[in-house]
Amino acid sequence: MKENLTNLIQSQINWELYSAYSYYAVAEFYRAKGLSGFHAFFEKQAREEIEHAEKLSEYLQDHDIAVKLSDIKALKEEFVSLRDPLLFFVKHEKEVTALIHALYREARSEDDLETMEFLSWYVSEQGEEEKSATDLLQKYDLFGANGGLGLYELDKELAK
Ligand code: OFO
Repeated sequence: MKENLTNLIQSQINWELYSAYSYYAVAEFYRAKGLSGFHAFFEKQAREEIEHAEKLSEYLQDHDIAVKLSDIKALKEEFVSLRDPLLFFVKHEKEVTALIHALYREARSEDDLETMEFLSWYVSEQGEEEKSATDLLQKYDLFGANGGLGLYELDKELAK
């Protein structure tokens, strides 16, 4: 694997861990608001992001490349309304999709077929996650934004 691609994968590991750390912050924001379903949803999301990082690390190690871990920054966003973290979720997933696509393009330009195949899982995963983020924001706007029973039911649904 060429150096450019290796460096991008190393940086993607940090991004995945940053995603986990950010979703953990979102989960805690909702827990403080008494929304245990939203909390559970984002905690699960955080765990998935750690799995994404682990999968990338394993791929590097399988190719005899040592994983270099760097600092994970804390989330800077200040959430005020219940909607703010959901907007962040959509925005962040779109950002990660762009990074994964850049990674895939780099593998293609290096004619690294194995890495392209490996990364194709991330390409579809990002498609699913963007949809899940957009759907959640839409559901919140339709049913949860006015609080009351709508929000209660949405929180209950997310707890599942
Ligand atoms: Fe790592 O899956 Fe989205 O960000």
